[in-house]
Amino acid sequence: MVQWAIAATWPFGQSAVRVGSRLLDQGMSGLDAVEQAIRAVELDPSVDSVGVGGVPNCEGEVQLDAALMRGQDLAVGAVAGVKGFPNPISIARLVLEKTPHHLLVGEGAERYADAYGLERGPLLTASSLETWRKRREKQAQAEDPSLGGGHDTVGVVALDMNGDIAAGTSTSGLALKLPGRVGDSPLVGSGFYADNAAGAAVGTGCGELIMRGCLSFAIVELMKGGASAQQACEEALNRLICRLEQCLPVRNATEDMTKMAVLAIDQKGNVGAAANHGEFDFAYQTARDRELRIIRARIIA
Ligand code: SD4
Repeated sequence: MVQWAIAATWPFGQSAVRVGSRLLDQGMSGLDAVEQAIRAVELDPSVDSVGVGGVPNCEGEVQLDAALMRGQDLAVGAVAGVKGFPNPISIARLVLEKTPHHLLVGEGAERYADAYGLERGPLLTASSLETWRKRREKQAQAEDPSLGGGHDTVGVVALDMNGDIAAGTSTSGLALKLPGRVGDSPLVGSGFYADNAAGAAVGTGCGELIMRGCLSFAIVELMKGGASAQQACEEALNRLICRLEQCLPVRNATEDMTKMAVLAIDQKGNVGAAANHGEFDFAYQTARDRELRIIRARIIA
């Protein structure tokens, strides 16, 4: 029997790891654990970048992206631009299991969720509306013409007792994004990737940059070539930074629109993480060491 392990992006990933650990310990699959772990974060209104209470787009509507990947057969389920459903990760699960497709967007995804009776619910909270109003005002006064501030993704990677690996993501994307904007999180290979043959990876940060390097796929490919999860995260992120640096200042990022971070797990449950800024912490727990740890990622400077 394999010793399970699970990790999730950001300190708010603690609740995800807590839920996922319990399920993995009961022998549930990595895919179930990742879905349930992400649902916990989506339903928490205090997490202001995922699910209920997520950041609205420029029109004041919350549009969510989410995805799941199963490492046994590389099956993917993803949704983008979904409104009115607190748990887009469960729509992604339906896409993975019940459709011949991998990615449904907007109304199509919502209609599919309705057909399976998934629960609808409000996503805007008093606090997310207030933050949105302030951002809009600042933007209108051109004090801060940029979009993007205050975005994050819950990304979860897990190894179960059978040695199966899974990855998942969920986010409201960039604050004040254009309606219909899709980030890296629901794009296979960019925001997430999982392959039993090596491990899994997820990304968080500016999706427009992460997707240019197909970062999650790059990390898993490096692990396939023999790199550890840590080496793979550092190498893949560094390669992208070196390439982008020729045209963009992405080293030692201080702006939200240039920040990137990655998290990976290998077939033994070892994790790795790297970021181009000093703020990325992740949550991690294993069957071996039952303590839930918050770990600071290595900075690629
Ligand atoms: C996106 N990658 O939509 C997401 C946002 C995020 O930390 O993770 N920010 O681009």
